[in-house]
Amino acid sequence: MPSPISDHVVPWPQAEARRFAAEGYWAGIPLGNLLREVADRTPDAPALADPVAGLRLTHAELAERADAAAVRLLDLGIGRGDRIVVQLGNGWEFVVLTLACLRAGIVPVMALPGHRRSELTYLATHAEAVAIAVPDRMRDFDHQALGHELADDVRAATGAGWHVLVAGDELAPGSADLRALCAPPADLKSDRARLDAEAPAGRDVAVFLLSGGTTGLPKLIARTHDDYAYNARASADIAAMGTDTVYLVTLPAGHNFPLACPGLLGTLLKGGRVVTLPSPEPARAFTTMRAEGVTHTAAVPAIAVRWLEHAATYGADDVRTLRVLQVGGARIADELARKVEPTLGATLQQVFGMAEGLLNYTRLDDPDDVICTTQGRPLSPADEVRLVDEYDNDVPEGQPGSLLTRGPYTPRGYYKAAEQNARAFTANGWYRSGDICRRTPEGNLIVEGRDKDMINRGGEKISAEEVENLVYQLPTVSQVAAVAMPDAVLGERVCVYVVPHPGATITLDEIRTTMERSGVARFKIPEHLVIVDELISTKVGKIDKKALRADIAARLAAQSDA
Ligand code: OOB
Repeated sequence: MPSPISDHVVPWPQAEARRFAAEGYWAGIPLGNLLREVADRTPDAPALADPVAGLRLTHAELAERADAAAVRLLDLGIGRGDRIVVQLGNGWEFVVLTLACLRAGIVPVMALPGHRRSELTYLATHAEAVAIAVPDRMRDFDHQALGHELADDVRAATGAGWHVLVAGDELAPGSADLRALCAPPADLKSDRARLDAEAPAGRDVAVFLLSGGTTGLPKLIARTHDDYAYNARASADIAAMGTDTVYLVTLPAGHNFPLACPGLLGTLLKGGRVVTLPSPEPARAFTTMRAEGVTHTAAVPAIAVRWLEHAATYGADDVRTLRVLQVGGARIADELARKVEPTLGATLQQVFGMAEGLLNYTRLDDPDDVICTTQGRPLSPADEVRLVDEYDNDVPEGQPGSLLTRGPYTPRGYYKAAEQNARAFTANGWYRSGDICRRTPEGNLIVEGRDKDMINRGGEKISAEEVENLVYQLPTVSQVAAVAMPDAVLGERVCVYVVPHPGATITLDEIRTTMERSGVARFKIPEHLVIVDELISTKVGKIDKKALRADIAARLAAQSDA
């Protein structure tokens, strides 16, 4: 039997929880019910368009499908508090299944499309999931087969039943048909009554998000209905969303940014319409924005660049309905930020956020300089942000410091991770984001760097430690350090410094093959190798990552000069 979620969640202190409720941040209404209420208010308004599947749903149809799917999950024996690993592409099935989970109090564990056996096994085990939802195939990878391998592993280890829910045309024996599960209801009224009666509480966990990760494998972040609903609703206000909003999801929908900042949940809560696309490829994204009249969308800087280039070549006529382009996940260069409005005719909104909670936004009516050169300011009046030195003392105003935060949508600890929590949170519950920021006199934050051991590859976060552990599998490796190397397109890529054992040789290909065999997401696999006799270390004998980052930057600059 999976252990109850509440055994491993770090709650907010009671006094804080009372204050967040009293001050109206926490509504005490589960997300699924909030979305149902929207459907009751505007049943016939369009809610979802999946142009690939050719499916369009109104708010009432979406809510009814979500309820029907929730009841079918309950009938499968998956119920309140159970966990499902969700690894679906951007499409209607993701939206219906997520809403179904929110209604039934089933908790989706939001895996990313790139995750492979290593990550999925860990997520399923750590969350004690009872099912996985996958597409049959996505980008030439057989997710269904992997889903069944996982199921076999879990059954062998625990003897428990395990469900593989598959969205696709080619279902293998033993797969449950996710599309049938998400089909329109047979009995509207009884579905609804059953779910209303068993709805989760506002303080219950709504979703598990994954941490960007500085430790071996991603940590799970338990976001409650109360905190996540506030996250989505307040973000929707700051992005000026309303019933006329058309939001395009092209980033992986299980990521916090397109899910709830304000993302698809914020859009639906405001009565707007969500359009799903499996990828941000510019030509496709542009034709879709035109066809659907998209008003809002979100991108990482690497994608924003491609969209700007596309518009510079083919014109911006396709995106004339676009009002807000949100860019976040990694820092957008000021020069690029300045091109957004003139090239696309949409207001840039910088978003500096984290799955752990805190969100910073530039406001739509900020002066151009603020929009183009800062990463914005906290979403909520109840967000607390400190910038501190290495002893956790506040730095003087205007100086760069390490960002600590607490607030109504920033949980106080990772799920089932006491040891990491002792490092990632202070004794008073401040989350150590690991970002080095400076605050401008107007209160906006500028992200200047980081003091966490992470590589940000075009918005995909990679833990250096995880890469290093995988490289250590090679018997020829004596020492390894993974660091970010600068990259014009993605911002950063993974570079490894390796000290081989005496007499041994190592190639990048060997490292890549070993990692691929381990079944890890491809975006984590190093793209550059530097062989050295020893790794630069700090005075206290730790590997000096800062010096290595500077070293690889200098090597690349020398190469491009040559
Ligand atoms: C978003 O969330 P995560 O959890 O994938 O990554 C969080 C980390 C931050 O701590 C920071 O290091 C980096 O990503 N980051 C940025 C940034 N936005 C995120 N660094 C510089 N400039 C930015 N604008 O990435 C995320 C979550 C919600 C909304 C948007 C992004």
